[in-house]
Amino acid sequence: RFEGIAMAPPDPILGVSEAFRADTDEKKLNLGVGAYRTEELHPYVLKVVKKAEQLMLERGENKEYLPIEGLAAFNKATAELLLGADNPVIKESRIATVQGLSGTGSLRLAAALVERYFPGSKVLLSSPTWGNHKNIFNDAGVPWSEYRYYDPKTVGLDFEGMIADIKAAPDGSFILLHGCAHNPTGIDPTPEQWEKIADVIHEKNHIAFFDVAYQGFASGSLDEDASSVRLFAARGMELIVAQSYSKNLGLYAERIGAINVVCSSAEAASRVKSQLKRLARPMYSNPPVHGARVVANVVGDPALFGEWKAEMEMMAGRIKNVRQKLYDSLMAKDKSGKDWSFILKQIGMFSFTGLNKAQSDNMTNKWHVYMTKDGRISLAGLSLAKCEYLADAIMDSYHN
Ligand code: PLP
Ligand code: TYF
Repeated sequence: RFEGIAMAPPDPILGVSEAFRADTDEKKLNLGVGAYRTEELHPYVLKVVKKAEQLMLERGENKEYLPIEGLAAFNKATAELLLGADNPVIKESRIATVQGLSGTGSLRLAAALVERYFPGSKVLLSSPTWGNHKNIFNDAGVPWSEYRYYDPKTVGLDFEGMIADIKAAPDGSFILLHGCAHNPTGIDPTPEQWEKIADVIHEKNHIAFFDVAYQGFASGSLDEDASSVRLFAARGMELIVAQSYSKNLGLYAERIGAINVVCSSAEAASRVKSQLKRLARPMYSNPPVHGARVVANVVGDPALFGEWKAEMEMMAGRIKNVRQKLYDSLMAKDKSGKDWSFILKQIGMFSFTGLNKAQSDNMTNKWHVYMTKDGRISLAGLSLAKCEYLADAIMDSYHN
């Protein structure tokens, strides 16, 4: 009976890493997956994570099951990191926070909540968005459509299109927004534009659904990167916010994140939390403890918290340096007069190069540069030393 099952296509992002591993050329460069690398292009475990793990070992903590909602100290810390500890939403207990299986699992749990309690409601995704968003809502049985976001002409935000599409969506839709460092474009709304987005969502009775996968990693500041979410919360709006510690604490494989539902009352928050637990129980019963303890220890210890912030600034800074060097190399090589400054304006781990599928294929087939077919490159996988080589590959692919 399993004979009838067809081969699934490779994942468009993780499939790139598989192809990279199979390439034996020593010039090869993996700019596919968004994972931080050192200047030597090695994976990086944060020093502060190692210190927290050492503390945990010394305490001899046990491996008992966590409650369905996860580690209490983690849930408290993660909501406070998101909104600020003195936020009225927290003071008034208007937030339901449940530990999730990183960003992806948290999004999936929220999608299940939407499917169960808002049947037929649509989620609007930016065009383009992180590829897995569509899979998550498809599998959860939540209908989705897209709002305009990226404007290829300006390699910037199509703000008019975005607002028009959010206005045109049926009242009470869920609007998925990237809290900061939009993946894949690296293009974020300005603070003034965020205000207008909040206005329209409010007018239309929509619910903002934030995906926060890069808090602290985009600007280097946890507070600055949460300003979009905090702006909505300050208006008293109901919200869903998925969080991930994959990038900002480098805890990719620990699968640690959270789902937060900001409600209008403490009573509603406690009811929502009970339903999130009910949805989680038959899916995975309870979440893993290790990453939750790391986060709780780092955030709960002022010295470790300070060290974390310094390491985040270091990582964000390395990516900014690579961005600058790539821009300089492209401008020095390109005699066509093309303006590459959009690369400097983009935020976070990625750059959306504007290379089309054929050009991306040339990058890989001729230059051994692995990237997604939408023209996205992960600058976190690039070193200063490889910028010249990458610029040569882009010149060849772009102009031929
Ligand atoms: N959301 C966005 C926009 C992402 O870019 C990512 C990871 O790349 C995630 C969510 C989820 O990552 P994870 O499941 O590792 O937390
Ligand atoms: O690079 C990206 O956009 C992500 C990376 O379980 C990723 O897709 C990889 C594995 C995973 C979640 C995210």
